[in-house]
Amino acid sequence: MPELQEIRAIHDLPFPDLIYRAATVHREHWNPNQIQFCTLDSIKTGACPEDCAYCPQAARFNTGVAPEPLKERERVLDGARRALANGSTRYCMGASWREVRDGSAFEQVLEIVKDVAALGLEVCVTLGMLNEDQAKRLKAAGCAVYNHNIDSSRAFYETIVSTHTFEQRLQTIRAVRAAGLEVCCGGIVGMGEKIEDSIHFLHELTLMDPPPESIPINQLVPVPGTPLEDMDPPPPLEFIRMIAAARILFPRSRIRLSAGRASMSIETQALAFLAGANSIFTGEKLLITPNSKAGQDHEMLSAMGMRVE
Ligand code: SAM
Ligand code: DTB
Repeated sequence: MPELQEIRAIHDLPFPDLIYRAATVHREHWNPNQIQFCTLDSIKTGACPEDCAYCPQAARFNTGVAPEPLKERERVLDGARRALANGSTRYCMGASWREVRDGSAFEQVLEIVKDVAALGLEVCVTLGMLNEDQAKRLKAAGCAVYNHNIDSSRAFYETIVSTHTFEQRLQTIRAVRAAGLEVCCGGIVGMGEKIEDSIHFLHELTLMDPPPESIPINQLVPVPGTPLEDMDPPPPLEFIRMIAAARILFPRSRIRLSAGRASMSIETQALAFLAGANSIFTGEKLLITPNSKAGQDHEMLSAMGMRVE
């Protein structure tokens, strides 16, 4: 297990050394010219009781997001079919719940999971906190992956969210793991954290055994009405350092260049791929905010001579 200083030393490498090392590790385990496409779908939107300072879906912030109840199965399946046709292999469904509660809404989600999996898509869901029994039921329905991010260091996390603890995040991740689901767990860059926090965030991920199979690195999308609305974007090279360090520390994990691409140059995205990112969210929307225009991601990859996995 790398110590904090070792992670810091990797993160702080001269940029050419950092990228070279990350690219070398990347090539040992993955085809560096292929990118996994994932599509997000918000299957239950807004009115969330939590207070995550970055989140457009928290009921307490005036973000103009209209709450919507759980989507009908057919509408979700339409979106999933479109995603499949557009080259996505993973479909990630999010519900703005604090936690999963047993009952009819969860039963409906299980049905949706079953049907999306039957289309041949790898299913990931993010539904808030859950227990091992619920995670097992998701797995039995055909879900492959559960997304639950730690988002930052323990100390910084607790300045961003007060309605649940970092420890509760870890508990849910343990339940997911115990149920035999793959873990998708990452974080956000650009919330005002210090480099030290980013190092602690990466260190927390190294303490998970096995490490998450997939690690989304999001750049904050500042949403008007949220407490983080006025945050400046992080320096692009700092964002790339996080991708590269994650690639070096987690050679076999998928590193996902996640939220924030809408405001990123093609060149920054190219650097992220060079640094070992091998997955993106494609589609016009993330959950709420704009992502990429139709065809744009195929064009970007083709301009780089890369392909969809
Ligand atoms: N309710 C679920 C939970 O508690 O995990 C889903 C929450 S959220 C949609 C999943 C992740 O998306 C967050 O942990 C955060 O990393 C990312 N995210 C949410 N809003 C974001 C924003 N405005 N900018 C960047 N990333 C964001
Ligand atoms: C993750 O790490 N990023 C995705 C997914 N997991 C659920 C969500 C990004 C959301 C960005 C802001 C929005 O559109 O809501």
